[in-house]
Amino acid sequence: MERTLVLIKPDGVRRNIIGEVISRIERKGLKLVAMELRTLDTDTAKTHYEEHASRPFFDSLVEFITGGPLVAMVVEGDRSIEAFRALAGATDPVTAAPGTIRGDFALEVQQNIVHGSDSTYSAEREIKLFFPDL
Ligand code: RTP
Ligand code: MG
Repeated sequence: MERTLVLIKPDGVRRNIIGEVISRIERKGLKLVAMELRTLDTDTAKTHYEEHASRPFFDSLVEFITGGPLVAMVVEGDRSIEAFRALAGATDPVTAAPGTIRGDFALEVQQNIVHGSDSTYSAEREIKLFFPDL
Protein backbone atom coordinates (compact mmCIF):
# COMPACT_ATOMS: atom_id res chain seq x y z
CA MET A 1 0.00 0.00 0.00
CA GLU A 2 1.42 3.41 -0.97
CA ARG A 3 1.80 6.25 1.55
CA THR A 4 1.98 9.99 0.99
CA LEU A 5 2.54 13.03 3.21
CA VAL A 6 -0.31 15.53 3.14
CA LEU A 7 -0.21 18.96 4.79
CA ILE A 8 -3.15 21.25 5.40
CA LYS A 9 -1.11 24.45 5.24
CA PRO A 10 -1.60 27.32 7.74
CA ASP A 11 -4.05 29.07 5.39
CA GLY A 12 -6.30 25.99 5.39
CA VAL A 13 -6.22 25.79 9.19
CA ARG A 14 -6.90 29.54 9.51
CA ARG A 15 -9.90 29.24 7.20
CA ASN A 16 -11.41 26.36 9.18
CA ILE A 17 -11.45 23.85 6.35
CA ILE A 18 -9.52 21.03 8.05
CA GLY A 19 -12.71 18.96 8.19
CA GLU A 20 -13.53 19.70 4.56
CA VAL A 21 -10.09 18.53 3.37
CA ILE A 22 -10.10 15.39 5.54
CA SER A 23 -13.62 14.60 4.38
CA ARG A 24 -12.51 14.69 0.73
CA ILE A 25 -9.59 12.37 1.50
CA GLU A 26 -11.89 9.92 3.29
CA ARG A 27 -14.62 10.06 0.63
CA LYS A 28 -12.01 9.17 -1.98
CA GLY A 29 -11.29 5.95 -0.11
CA LEU A 30 -7.87 6.92 1.21
CA LYS A 31 -6.96 6.13 4.82
CA LEU A 32 -5.40 8.36 7.46
CA VAL A 33 -2.63 6.52 9.28
CA ALA A 34 -1.10 9.44 11.24
CA MET A 35 -2.13 13.03 11.94
CA GLU A 36 -0.82 15.95 13.97
CA LEU A 37 -1.54 19.67 14.39
CA ARG A 38 1.73 21.54 14.81
CA THR A 39 3.68 24.69 13.99
CA LEU A 40 6.83 24.04 11.94
CA ASP A 41 10.17 25.49 12.97
CA THR A 42 12.24 27.18 10.26
CA ASP A 43 14.73 24.32 9.89
CA THR A 44 12.03 21.70 9.32
CA ALA A 45 10.28 23.98 6.83
CA LYS A 46 13.52 24.54 4.90
CA THR A 47 14.23 20.81 4.82
CA HIS A 48 10.71 20.02 3.70
CA TYR A 49 10.93 22.47 0.80
CA GLU A 50 14.69 22.02 0.11
CA GLU A 51 14.07 21.35 -3.61
CA HIS A 52 12.93 25.00 -3.88
CA ALA A 53 15.89 26.50 -1.96
CA SER A 54 17.17 28.47 -4.97
CA ARG A 55 13.76 29.78 -6.06
CA PRO A 56 12.92 33.47 -5.55
CA PHE A 57 9.82 32.56 -3.50
CA PHE A 58 11.70 30.30 -1.03
CA ASP A 59 12.03 32.71 1.93
CA SER A 60 8.44 33.80 1.59
CA LEU A 61 7.30 30.17 1.35
CA VAL A 62 9.19 29.25 4.54
CA GLU A 63 7.70 32.26 6.33
CA PHE A 64 4.21 31.29 5.19
CA ILE A 65 4.48 27.60 6.11
CA THR A 66 5.86 28.41 9.59
CA GLY A 67 3.37 31.24 10.16
CA GLY A 68 0.78 29.23 12.06
CA PRO A 69 -0.27 25.70 12.92
CA LEU A 70 -0.65 23.20 10.10
CA VAL A 71 -2.03 19.68 9.96
CA ALA A 72 0.43 16.99 8.90
CA MET A 73 -0.86 13.57 7.99
CA VAL A 74 0.17 10.33 6.41
CA VAL A 75 -2.39 9.08 3.93
CA GLU A 76 -2.42 5.53 2.63
CA GLY A 77 -4.05 3.81 -0.30
CA ASP A 78 -3.59 2.44 -3.77
CA ARG A 79 -1.58 5.07 -5.75
CA SER A 80 -2.21 7.53 -2.92
CA ILE A 81 0.47 9.99 -4.13
CA GLU A 82 -1.21 10.51 -7.49
CA ALA A 83 -4.70 10.19 -6.01
CA PHE A 84 -4.14 12.97 -3.49
CA ARG A 85 -2.47 15.29 -6.02
CA ALA A 86 -5.53 14.84 -8.23
CA LEU A 87 -7.77 15.82 -5.28
CA ALA A 88 -5.53 18.87 -4.58
CA GLY A 89 -5.50 20.21 -8.14
CA ALA A 90 -2.90 22.34 -9.92
CA THR A 91 -0.37 24.36 -7.90
CA ASP A 92 -1.88 27.66 -9.08
CA PRO A 93 -5.41 27.75 -7.66
CA VAL A 94 -6.60 30.06 -10.44
CA THR A 95 -6.03 27.32 -13.01
CA ALA A 96 -6.79 24.40 -10.68
CA ALA A 97 -9.98 22.70 -11.86
CA PRO A 98 -13.16 23.47 -9.93
CA GLY A 99 -13.97 20.41 -7.83
CA THR A 100 -10.38 20.14 -6.61
CA ILE A 101 -9.35 21.45 -3.18
CA ARG A 102 -7.27 24.29 -4.61
CA GLY A 103 -9.79 24.95 -7.39
CA ASP A 104 -12.60 25.29 -4.87
CA PHE A 105 -10.93 27.13 -2.00
CA ALA A 106 -7.96 29.24 -3.11
CA LEU A 107 -6.91 32.08 -5.34
CA GLU A 108 -3.20 32.62 -4.62
CA VAL A 109 -0.31 30.39 -5.69
CA GLN A 110 1.40 30.40 -2.29
CA GLN A 111 -1.68 30.06 -0.12
CA ASN A 112 -2.98 26.99 -1.87
CA ILE A 113 -4.34 25.09 1.16
CA VAL A 114 -2.62 21.71 0.83
CA HIS A 115 0.62 19.92 0.09
CA GLY A 116 0.99 16.39 -1.19
CA SER A 117 4.24 14.50 -1.86
CA ASP A 118 5.03 14.33 -5.57
CA SER A 119 6.88 10.99 -5.85
CA THR A 120 7.60 7.81 -3.88
CA TYR A 121 11.05 9.24 -3.14
CA SER A 122 9.71 12.51 -1.71
CA ALA A 123 6.89 10.73 0.14
CA GLU A 124 9.42 8.57 1.97
CA ARG A 125 11.65 11.55 2.75
CA GLU A 126 8.78 13.77 3.93
CA ILE A 127 7.10 11.06 6.04
CA LYS A 128 10.43 10.49 7.80
CA LEU A 129 10.80 14.23 8.40
CA PHE A 130 7.33 14.67 9.93
CA PHE A 131 6.76 11.25 11.53
CA PRO A 132 10.20 9.73 12.29
CA ASP A 133 8.66 7.04 14.54
CA LEU A 134 6.17 5.75 11.99
P1 RTP B 1 3.31 21.39 -2.74
O1 RTP B 1 4.77 21.00 -2.86
O2 RTP B 1 3.07 22.40 -1.64
O3 RTP B 1 2.42 20.19 -2.65
O4 RTP B 1 2.84 22.12 -4.08
P2 RTP B 1 3.16 21.72 -5.56
O5 RTP B 1 3.96 20.45 -5.62
O6 RTP B 1 1.88 21.76 -6.31
O7 RTP B 1 4.04 22.96 -6.02
P3 RTP B 1 5.61 23.21 -5.88
O8 RTP B 1 6.11 23.60 -7.22
O9 RTP B 1 6.28 22.06 -5.19
O10 RTP B 1 5.67 24.49 -4.95
C1 RTP B 1 5.64 24.38 -3.56
C2 RTP B 1 4.78 25.46 -2.97
O11 RTP B 1 5.45 26.71 -3.10
C3 RTP B 1 4.49 27.74 -3.25
N1 RTP B 1 4.78 28.43 -4.50
N2 RTP B 1 4.85 29.72 -4.61
N3 RTP B 1 5.22 32.37 -5.54
C4 RTP B 1 5.29 31.36 -6.41
O12 RTP B 1 5.48 31.53 -7.57
C5 RTP B 1 5.12 30.00 -5.88
N4 RTP B 1 5.22 28.87 -6.57
C6 RTP B 1 5.00 27.88 -5.69
C7 RTP B 1 3.12 27.08 -3.23
O13 RTP B 1 2.64 27.10 -1.88
C8 RTP B 1 3.44 25.69 -3.67
O14 RTP B 1 2.45 24.77 -3.28
MG1 MG C 1 5.74 20.18 -4.49
